[in-house]
Amino acid sequence: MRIFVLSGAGISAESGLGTFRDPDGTGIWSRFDPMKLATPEAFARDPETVQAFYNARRQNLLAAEPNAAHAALARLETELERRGGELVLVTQNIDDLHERAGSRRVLHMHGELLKARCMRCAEVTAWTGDLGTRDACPACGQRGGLRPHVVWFGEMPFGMDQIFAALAGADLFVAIGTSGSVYPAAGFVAEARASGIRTCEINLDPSDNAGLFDEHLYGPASASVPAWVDRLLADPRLAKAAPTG
Ligand code: BJW
Repeated sequence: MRIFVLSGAGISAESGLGTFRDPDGTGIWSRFDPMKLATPEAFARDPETVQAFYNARRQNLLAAEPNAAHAALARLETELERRGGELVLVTQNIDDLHERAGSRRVLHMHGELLKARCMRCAEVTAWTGDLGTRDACPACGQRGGLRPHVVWFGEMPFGMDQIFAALAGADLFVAIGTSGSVYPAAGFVAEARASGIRTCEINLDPSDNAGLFDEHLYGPASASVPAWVDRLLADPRLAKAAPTG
């Protein structure tokens, strides 16, 4: 069985990383204007403010730990592979909590906060400290060209060809902790449905496109994702181990 999981900010909420849109008005985009912080135009206009916003979030991330939902997906990857299946994990999150929980193959379609990209030479470098507007690129040595390696509004997300190919070959599409309001990720469920793939939503509450899912599991990800993984792995259709050697 090939399972395509799309994760969003909700899976990292219980690790203490904020979500973007929350009904109670506590989401990151309720407190900060995305047009002033998450567009290439905003960065060109006021790089100090944008860097400060991402520096603060990078420090928060370094203090955070993965939760039971991240751990359950890492377990699912291992177990599926052992039984001859495959997990494709695409995340909209820029945090590294899936990797820290043990997931080995993660596609970060909106980039990674712990990396910087040079706008002069395009090199991507691991970056855990604060990023400054005059820092030099470790690859080309030029100053003033480093930006967070994240995808802002109006920019093309990473890995789209790979994502659509994986989606077309999946048996099950599962969206976890995403509001379904940012495209192209919000369109994956419609794409999956059009290909006749079964769809499941795991979220705190119904997302914007809840009507497109065949199955809904509502509750905090740290409880509902491990429960879903347990149920899936107990399914007799998954029980057969792949032949070895
Ligand atoms: C829990 C939980 C718990 C809570 N357990 N669940 C009209 C106008 C302008 C633009 C557009 C338009 N229509 C479409 C667009 C394009 C635009 C877009 O979609 N805009 C919409 C807002 C309308 N998209 C883009 O620009 C994208 N690029 C693109 O389309 O390229 C093609 C193109 C390029 C050039 C020209 C033309 C076309 C790029 C999108 C980039 C998004 N970037 C961000 C910031 C990344 C860096 C950063 O982190 O700062 O990505 S925005 C932000 O939203 C972030 C997220 O990845 C993304 C999605 O958010 P997510 O993950 O869904 O989080 P939330 O907060 O929305 O939802 C959390 C959910 O969890 C909620 O449902 C909670 O209930 C739930 N939850 N606690 C389980 N404990």
